[in-house]
Amino acid sequence: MTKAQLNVKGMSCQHCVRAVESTLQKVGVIAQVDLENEKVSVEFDEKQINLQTIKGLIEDQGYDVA
Ligand SMILES: [Cu+2]
Repeated sequence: MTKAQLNVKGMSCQHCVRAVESTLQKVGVIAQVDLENEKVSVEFDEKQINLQTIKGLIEDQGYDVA
């Protein structure tokens, strides 16, 4: 498993946390949102998905990935 931490702007409440975490869980990514620090920690299998795709999925939810 590969671990990464992304800076994500625009998450403001538990709804955002759930939106991001559940979207990523659906594609097999373990995600944990740190709302206070605007970070998302992800753990994923590089054979299944890459970081660029993960960033795109978060952006599709309406948040900005730095
Ligand atoms: Cu929200």
